[in-house]
Amino acid sequence: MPEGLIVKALSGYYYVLPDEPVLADEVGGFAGLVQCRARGIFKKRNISPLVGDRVEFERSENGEGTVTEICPRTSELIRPPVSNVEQAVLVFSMDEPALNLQLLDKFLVHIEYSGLEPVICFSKQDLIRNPEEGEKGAGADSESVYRLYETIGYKVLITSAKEGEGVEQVREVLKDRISVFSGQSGVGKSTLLNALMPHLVLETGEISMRLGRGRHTTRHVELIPLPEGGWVADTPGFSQLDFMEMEPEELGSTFREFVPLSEECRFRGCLHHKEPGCRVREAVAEGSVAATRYEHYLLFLEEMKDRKRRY
Ligand SMILES: Nc1nc2c(ncn2[C@@H]2O[C@H](COP(=O)(O)OP(=O)(O)OP(=O)(O)O)[C@@H](O)[C@H]2O)c(=O)[nH]1
Ligand SMILES: [Mg+2]
Ligand SMILES: [Zn+2]
Repeated sequence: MPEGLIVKALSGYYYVLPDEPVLADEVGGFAGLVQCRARGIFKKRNISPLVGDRVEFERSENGEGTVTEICPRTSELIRPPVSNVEQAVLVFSMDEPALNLQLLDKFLVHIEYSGLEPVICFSKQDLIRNPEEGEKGAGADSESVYRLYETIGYKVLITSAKEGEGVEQVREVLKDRISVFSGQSGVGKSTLLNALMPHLVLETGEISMRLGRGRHTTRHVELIPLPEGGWVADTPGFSQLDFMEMEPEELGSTFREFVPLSEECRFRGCLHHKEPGCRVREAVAEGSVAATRYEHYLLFLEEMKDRKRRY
């Protein structure tokens, strides 16, 4: 059975890049990709193929195909839906849409929980350098934001696709790895990928000034081969994330800087909320853990407990 990689999913079709190239005239206008449906059994088992899946497929008479088998995944994200990636580049714009650190921390929780390596990319730097071009010129404290996340241990990239800033650093981070670009609509994910690869023409869109957010220009997940080696997935933006499969006890382990501290909490399984002898709370009081991070931790904890109460 031929094998391949799902590089795109769109309207119920999966586009498979076969390991053994197929002749162009066999596959219609899809430049070497085989347009496949998923075998019915997947639906019954409540499994859907994901972009990033290594699959076995069958060719049918009409040149299309059927995905018959999905190889075991090394990682799996539901939002954005992509499998087998190693790192997630979280793109957050300094403005337009306004920088939202609570959302960034939420994305980080999800990525840490999935076991992927997060990389934070603060985009649209030109808007804070030339504040008159931005809606409000997000601010002088941007440096302290970068330092906060670097101190926690994250790789932080500072970019402006418009001025070509940081593009080489992004290239370096993506080289030879399988990555996904993730972030709200309008933050500039597709624009940054276009800047990396001049031959690429991903569709990009204006953000709505009135709503202060993007218009969901990218509508499907697509894996793009990098000229230097590796793959990167562009994805549609989103800003709603819930904590469906996570337990409140697990939240602390997704806040990287809490992990070594929690070993010194008086109680095992300390939720760092109201327990006495909590080392995390002490660190917040001392200022060695950022107040914003702890605030977001408590908000997420509350959100998770709320969900448990409702279901
Ligand atoms: N000033 C400035 N604008 C940028 C920059 N990068 C992207 N933009 C603009 O931001 C808008 C949105 O860019 P996209 O690349 O479509 O954003 P996206 O993250 O792919 O959005 P979705 O596909 O909807 O998730 C476009 O109007 C871009 O021209 C930048 O570095 N500086
Ligand atoms: Mg896009
Ligand atoms: Zn604690």
